[in-house]
Amino acid sequence: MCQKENTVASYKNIVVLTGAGVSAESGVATFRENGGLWEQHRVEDVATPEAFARDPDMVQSFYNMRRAQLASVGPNAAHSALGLLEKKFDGHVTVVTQNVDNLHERGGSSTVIHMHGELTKVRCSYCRNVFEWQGDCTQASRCPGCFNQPALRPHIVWFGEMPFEMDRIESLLRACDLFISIGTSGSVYPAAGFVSLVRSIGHAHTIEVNLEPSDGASYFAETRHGKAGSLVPLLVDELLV
Ligand code: BV8
Repeated sequence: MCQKENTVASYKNIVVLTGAGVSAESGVATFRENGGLWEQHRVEDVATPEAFARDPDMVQSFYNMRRAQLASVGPNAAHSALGLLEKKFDGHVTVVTQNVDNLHERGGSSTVIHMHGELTKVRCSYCRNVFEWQGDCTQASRCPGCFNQPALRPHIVWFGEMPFEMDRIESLLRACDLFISIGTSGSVYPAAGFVSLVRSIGHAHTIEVNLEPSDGASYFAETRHGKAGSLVPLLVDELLV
């Protein structure tokens, strides 16, 4: 690992940004590759508030299908390696994920920020409360809190909506001494801009782990191209040496 001014032993605050590529080897479809989710569904039809207002049944079924798939997939070696890093590393490790699956938690990570929401949660448009939700959510589903219906939407950040916990994420990015990006095309903001913020602060090493160069590859001090399931365990081994 090219540490520049940092040595492995000196890292104390690691932020790991992940995208759909970290779940690809678990069998979860990515968004922008051949056969990806956006090939089967136009973003404008399923991942915007306007789409939900226009055709709530279509949007609900898009997320119901993905929620149901969670039962048939499991964490891969990349998720497990990140869980091990959090447990064994002498410092802080935070996973900031764009993913809405629960594979990081099932892989052993406990400090996970889901900036784009979670498939296993729904939110009531009336009482604003968020509820764990396993099965299908439809317009006939009644809010467990205020009993309104129709009231529930996926607890997902759609395009044009503010991602969750941005203040906390920015603080973590400003304080980190190692920023690792795994399995993201770097095409969606504000996540795609995180590496630029880290570089502007100037004291962190930055590593991209991705199948191929992302849109933001040139911002990283170090890039490792290949499958996350192979590369992330190796990187974690280096960090735990
Ligand atoms: C916001 C919903 C502000 C959840 C998603 C111009 C400039 C800057 C911003 C914008 C702009 N125009 C529009 C915007 C805003 C917009 C945006 O960025 N648009 C893009 C298209 C330009 N962003 C937003 O709207 C965000 N909100 O900006 O709010 C605001 C301010 C004030 C008030 C209100 C609002 C909200 C963005 C969140 C949108 N929701 N999804 C869901 O359905 O899942 S985004 C969607 O894309 C997913 O969340 C996903 O996580 C995200 C990013 O995709 P990736 O995870 O990177 O997946 P992708 O398929 O693209 O890439 C996978 C990568 O993995 C590939 O590179 C591949 O090579 C690699 N890979 C594959 N296999 C492997 C692998 N790598 C390793 N190993 C493997 N095995």
